[in-house]
Amino acid sequence: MTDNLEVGMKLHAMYSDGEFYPALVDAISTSKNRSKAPVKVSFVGYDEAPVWKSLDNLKSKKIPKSAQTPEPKAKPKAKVKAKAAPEPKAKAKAKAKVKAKAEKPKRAPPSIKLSYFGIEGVAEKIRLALVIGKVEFEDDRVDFARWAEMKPTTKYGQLPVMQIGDGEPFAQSGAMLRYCGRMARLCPPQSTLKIEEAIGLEEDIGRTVAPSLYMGMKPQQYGYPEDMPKEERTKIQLKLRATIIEKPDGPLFQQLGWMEKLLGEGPFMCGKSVTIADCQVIPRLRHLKKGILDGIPATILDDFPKLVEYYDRFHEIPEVKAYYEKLAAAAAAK
Ligand SMILES: N[C@@H](CCC(=O)N[C@@H](CS)C(=O)NCC(=O)O)C(=O)O
Repeated sequence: MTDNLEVGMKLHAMYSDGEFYPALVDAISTSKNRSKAPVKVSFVGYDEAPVWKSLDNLKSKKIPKSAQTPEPKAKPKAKVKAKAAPEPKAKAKAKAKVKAKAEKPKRAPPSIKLSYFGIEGVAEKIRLALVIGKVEFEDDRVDFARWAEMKPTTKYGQLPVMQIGDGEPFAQSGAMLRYCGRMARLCPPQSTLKIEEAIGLEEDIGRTVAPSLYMGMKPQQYGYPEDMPKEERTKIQLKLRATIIEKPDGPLFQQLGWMEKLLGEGPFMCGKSVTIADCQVIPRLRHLKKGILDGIPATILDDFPKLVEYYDRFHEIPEVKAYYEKLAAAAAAK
């Protein structure tokens, strides 16, 4: 079955997430010990060590179809079962089970429930990845009354949480983005470094903006009294924001410039295709552009025309457009 394969040839191999990605054949073994997984591959663009794969974990025109999608091994099993349970009823039942197994369509993907507040916040990137990838999910928006009950049940007292099927709930939006991004095919391995660089830069912007944001919500985290009057908090927030948007050296101004440079000719953050980097960057730009942060004008992006074009281009993606139109319609109907 491995006769047509050669070291160095390109094929697609199944990664640990169950998806197939481009890979190169590193070695082919004829040893009996390796008969179950005779082909060693390395994933293109990944730094991980090569792995041994069985033929049904590989896709290539050079591999016979029968090896890629093995016949269900149900028949021999049925014989064994029938011998062990000779009563006609049990036999029929066993046969029916085998038939069902053989005819069973591909397993449906597990359900995804993403719980977060009714804001974009740190979950929007995950929603966007799922929306663009046309991956069905439950967009569970938690109001503050429900949050009061739910908070003590969460791992870190925070949202978002994600539940896959009826498994344990997971936290941390970055982990969810990468997981969902793989499902949505928005993580091309050859772009891993560029994707992570863009995500890192977006996180830097987040750290630049956060102190003024949290000063308004949790002044005690910055050494001020918890009951600090709103006007005093606002004064500090405005001062902080004036510093970060200063031209040309304010950190937010600088970072937006770097983001524009990283985008280059685009059209998306990592080139021709949309990736999770776009899903991470766009909500940040949306947040800044909304003009909801006192002291950060809605025109903040005007100095970065390529970022604005990119922003508009992203919102023209049919799935994204439909998603925001649907949300706007739902908000208008309230
Ligand atoms: N590192 C976490 C941060 C999550 C986080 O900060 N969640 C905030 C909302 S953005 C939260 O749940 N706040 C409510 C609370 O602390 O009670 C992630 O990225 O998921």
